[in-house]
Amino acid sequence: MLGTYVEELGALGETPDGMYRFMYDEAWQQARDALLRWIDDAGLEGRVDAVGNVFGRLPGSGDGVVLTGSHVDTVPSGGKYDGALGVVGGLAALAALRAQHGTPVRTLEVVALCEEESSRFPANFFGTRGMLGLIAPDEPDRLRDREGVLLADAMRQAGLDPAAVASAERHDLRAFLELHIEQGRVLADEGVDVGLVEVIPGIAWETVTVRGRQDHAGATPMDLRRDALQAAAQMAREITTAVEQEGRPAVVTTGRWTVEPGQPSIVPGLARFSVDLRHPDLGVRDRLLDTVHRICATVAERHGVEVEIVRDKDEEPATMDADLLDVLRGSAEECGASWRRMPSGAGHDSQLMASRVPTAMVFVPSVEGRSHTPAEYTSPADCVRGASVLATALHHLAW
Ligand code: HGY
Ligand code: MN
Ligand code: MN
Ligand code: MN
Repeated sequence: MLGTYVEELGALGETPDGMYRFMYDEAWQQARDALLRWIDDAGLEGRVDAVGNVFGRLPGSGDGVVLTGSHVDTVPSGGKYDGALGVVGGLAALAALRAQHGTPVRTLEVVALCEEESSRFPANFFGTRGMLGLIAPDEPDRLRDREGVLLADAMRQAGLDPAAVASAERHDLRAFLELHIEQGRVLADEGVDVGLVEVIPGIAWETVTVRGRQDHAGATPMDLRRDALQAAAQMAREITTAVEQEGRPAVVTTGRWTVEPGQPSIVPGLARFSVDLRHPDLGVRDRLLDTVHRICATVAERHGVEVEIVRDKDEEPATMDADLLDVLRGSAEECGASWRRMPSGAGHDSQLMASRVPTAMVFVPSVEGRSHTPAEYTSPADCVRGASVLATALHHLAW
């Protein structure tokens, strides 16, 4: 069943260039509808909340909810396992627990979080923020995607009421477990079955906009130019060198570029690039951000261009709950899975959920550590093993 779910979910938004399933788009709506069918087939109670999180509920006799799940959206040109495995693995776990043990004491729920990747709207962790009451009332009427579509309009188009966002907030969550692919190569290289995540890095996104002078590519001598792209490229190079010199686990990526007007015969007047900077220590992350800002100012001065930096995302690092990690360790051993404690390189909803609810993550190997690419792959055996460890832990927590 798990493999079928992975493949069928992976067909929704699949293109020759990988997965494109973004919050509230057509593929996302098809995924929502498929998940509600599968939730019903599993004998669970299906529900969609005000921001589009899809829940499958196995009601318990006592109070409090143990939640598992992950995000249903993907990055552009993404893989079939990032987020999706935590959703369908949680669904398979609850279906198996219901079949084997009937009614739990604590209610169990699996959630397909509506958004985590910020692929369409800059709405980072929108599903988790909905559950924690962290969505500002004006966000649906303020955020737009790169086509200019207003978040509120996209919500309405998906059958949601942007004015009802506050009703997604929950106060009954007692624990959150997220099954996820590692997206790195530690488990694969060491031949370890599962990873018990101890810390998730702090992530900062910034947009650096460089304004030079648009000129003729033929008639403007090199020494008279104020080429925005050359200055931006120098900034990106020096930023990357600085983070390389900081050493692991610091990472920086300048993955999204805009150059205007983008005509071969024109010296670019504007260049814009993204900075994704991560470190598990908030102080180090912020010290490196200061370095980024200093480099941009120095290079701008040298090239006679203007630079503007905007913060787009600011996620703090999070330490996972020690007691839940111990439950996951015991569950791995019960399942005969080898395990190791490890940090996450990727960001996850769990890093925000951990600010309010005891939270822990369990990783399964990514073949060759590849992720955020159509090459992303985790073997069926590893998927099933991860779901079994998750189910065993949920059994301990809910019965
Ligand atoms: O970027 C990340 O680490 C996550 O996939 N959003
Ligand atoms: Mn991702
Ligand atoms: Mn993910
Ligand atoms: Mn996540």
